Amino acid sequence: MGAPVKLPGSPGGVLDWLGLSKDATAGPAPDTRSAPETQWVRTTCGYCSVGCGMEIGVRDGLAVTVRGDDEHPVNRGRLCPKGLAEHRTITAEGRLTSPLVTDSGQQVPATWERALDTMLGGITRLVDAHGPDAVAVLSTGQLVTEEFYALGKLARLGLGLAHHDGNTTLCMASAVSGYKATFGADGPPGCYADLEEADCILLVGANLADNHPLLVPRLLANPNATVIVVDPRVTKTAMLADLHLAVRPRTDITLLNGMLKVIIDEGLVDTDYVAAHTEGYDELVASLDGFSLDRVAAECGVPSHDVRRAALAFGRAPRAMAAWTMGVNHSVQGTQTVTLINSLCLVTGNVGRPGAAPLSITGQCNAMGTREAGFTASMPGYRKYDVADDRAELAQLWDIDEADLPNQRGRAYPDIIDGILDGTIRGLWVIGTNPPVSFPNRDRLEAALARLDLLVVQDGFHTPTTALAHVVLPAAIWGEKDGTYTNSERRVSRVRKAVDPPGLARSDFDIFMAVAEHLGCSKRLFPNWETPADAFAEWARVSAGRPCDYGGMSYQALESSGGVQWPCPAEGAQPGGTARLYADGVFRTQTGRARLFPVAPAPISEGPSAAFPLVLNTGRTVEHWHTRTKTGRVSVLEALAPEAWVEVSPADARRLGLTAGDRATVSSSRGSIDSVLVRVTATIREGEVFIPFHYDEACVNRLTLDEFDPISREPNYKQCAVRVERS
Ligand SMILES: Nc1nc2c(c(=O)[nH]1)N[C@H]1C(S)=C(S)[C@@H](COP(=O)(O)OP(=O)(O)OC[C@H]3O[C@@H](n4cnc5c(=O)[nH]c(N)nc54)[C@H](O)[C@@H]3O)O[C@H]1N2
Ligand SMILES: Nc1nc2c(c(=O)[nH]1)N[C@H]1C(S)=C(S)[C@@H](COP(=O)(O)OP(=O)(O)OC[C@H]3O[C@@H](n4cnc5c(=O)[nH]c(N)nc54)[C@H](O)[C@@H]3O)O[C@H]1N2
Ligand code: SF4
Ligand SMILES: [Mo]
Repeated sequence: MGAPVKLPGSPGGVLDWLGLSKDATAGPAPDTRSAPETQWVRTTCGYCSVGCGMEIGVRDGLAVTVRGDDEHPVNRGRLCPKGLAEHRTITAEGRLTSPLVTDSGQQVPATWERALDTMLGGITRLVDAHGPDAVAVLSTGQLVTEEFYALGKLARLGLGLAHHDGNTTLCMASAVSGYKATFGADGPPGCYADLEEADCILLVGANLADNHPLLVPRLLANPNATVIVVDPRVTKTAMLADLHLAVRPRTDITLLNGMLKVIIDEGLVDTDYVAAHTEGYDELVASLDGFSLDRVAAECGVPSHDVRRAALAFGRAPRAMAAWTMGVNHSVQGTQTVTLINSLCLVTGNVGRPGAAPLSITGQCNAMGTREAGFTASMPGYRKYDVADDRAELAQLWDIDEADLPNQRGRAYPDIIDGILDGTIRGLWVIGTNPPVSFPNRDRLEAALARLDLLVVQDGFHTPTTALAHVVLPAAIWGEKDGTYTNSERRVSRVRKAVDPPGLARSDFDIFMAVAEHLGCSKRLFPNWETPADAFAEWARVSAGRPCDYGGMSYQALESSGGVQWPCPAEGAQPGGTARLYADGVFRTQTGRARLFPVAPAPISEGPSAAFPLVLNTGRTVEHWHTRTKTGRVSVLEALAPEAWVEVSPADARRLGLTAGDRATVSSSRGSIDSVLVRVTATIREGEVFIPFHYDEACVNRLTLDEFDPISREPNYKQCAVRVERS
């Protein structure tokens, strides 16, 4: 791309335009950095998976400000608007300060003793009467890894529950399944430095400028790269690209097949790499027969010369990377699309070299941690439930009988919801997620939650989910607890406590330890554990020799370096860990070769109809975090984006008689939302509309389709059919 653009009204250029600054006190506010009594606590941002290094300024026991960590290898001092206001979440209104139990239909404050009695009494009764299927745990990507590691053991071995999954299935599950299919194991192969070193960067369904803002400076640091953005909307990220392919919804597979065909026809395949390191090439080539440029252009709705240009740029680049996020994963074909992105990189020999890799950009601050250490889709350390060696090794490390390990994963999130609806699951422990706002088809989800005999919710704030709970457990949040997060480039960083949690709130770690104590399984599962550091020490041992090897990491090493990338074995590790996976071209499949898969596109199951003629796309904006339990309470962010809106193309607006600023009702066959602010904008194509999913008050998940990828079980959040009318 060309020299960094200066956008109108932003004297500092793109970074100012994107609101990326260095500290929370910039501008007219007094510079508290010089106030002698301010203590600075080095930590990692608790919002997105970029994993920015920052410091919390503490005075008189209060978190009063934050600033970017100039030394940090990820963000080099800058923070985005959410990071810059993060200290404000700690003292925001709406924090939970006491356990609550339901007494004659009313939630009332209770002691921890009483809350744990009610919770564990309830769980034990359900499991005794109906077996380990009767209660499920739904967790998150926003705890520290030490907590995930503890929770997995507690849920599967302590409580003995069959089903434990989390909101990461709504998010990264398709990337995980796609990596496993192609490479034989999970783990993002590339790293952020690749953004600076690549000659061509393909971004598929990833709006970095809003959602991973501090990756944009990394991209802008590489003005010679050709940046290609594939997104149906003209996002801020698309505005930064050399080439924007505004594909029709969910036509990515067709586009990628078309690009692969051009690459093959033009002789741009790295035949040596393909011969030495892959399998399935002939089947892949055969599957591309029908994908002529004309067909691809017609189906994707983009000019054929742009498809060709993208393919040539990627195919000819000495170093090319392909990164993606939810425009890919949020689809019933998510896993398959991920394998095709991997194939594009493999066929062109772009794996394991600087600037040359596939890279899933993760969502939550520690979605990676639960993939590594959680006990959900796999056992800790990516050990498989059905592999004898994995079982034997884990049992030995934990000093337990191998027969005590479960022999299969539990239900995935949407299948837990189905289990509640059919009466199999009667109790649910929800930790750090807010399903009524975030799960597709809210009516059906709420019907499920209403059926539960026992709903326990553990959160830092009052939320739409805590409002439904029989037992509420108040949790400490970011800034109030210790541990580690892993970011999108496998970088493990320290998260540190700056202040005490309010009232009776406790860290999730302490809550899990208290539950274990109450159950009487502490000695068996958590021998001599007192703090997260004890969990980390055990986890470093348990992960040794695994793909996510922490063997050579210590809290001290993480603190001094701004993070270490796994694998980092105890012996022979590079300082800072391993920047890229698969540099040797040896993969974790049976044959050691990566697998290429043919993929056929499937039509959207709920295409536009007479009653619902528009395709609804959903996603995010930079100011807000998910269901707004945090950012909705930070006035500087809330003021920037106080309510939901619907983006409508000028042509549709004309046809519907809508003008900017009108209020609209948006309906699907599942539900409707009222009084949504209309934005008429040419950034969206005729026939499509976009609504952010952050707003409980105008919850777009009342409209979305509860249809899931058959392999990863991830929801198809990005396309369903709706109607828009003036309210
Ligand atoms: N500000 C902010 N940042 C966040 C978050 C947040 O809530 N707020 N959440 C974090 C989390 S958990 C996640 S998972 C990430 C998500 O990060 P992103 O994936 O960047 O976020 P989305 O806005 O959900 O979707 C990205 C883009 O996919 C596009 N898209 C829709 N349909 C298609 C399609 O068919 N094909 C293609 N190619 N693109 C399509 C949308 O138009 C949208 O611009 O963000 C993380 N960062
Ligand atoms: N339509 C549509 N729906 C979507 C998406 C979309 O693009 N479109 N995106 C999906 C994706 S990718 C994701 S990741 C999900 C996210 O969906 P959710 O997980 O429901 O969203 P959050 O608001 O992040 O919920 C996290 C909860 O944890 C609480 N919390 C924060 N810190 C802590 C802590 O330390 N301990 C505890 N116990 N609680 C804490 C917060 O207060 C909050 O209530 O939404 C999904 N839903
Ligand atoms: S880019 Fe992500 S990690 Fe960095 S400050 Fe913003 S929200 Fe935090
Ligand atoms: Mo996510």
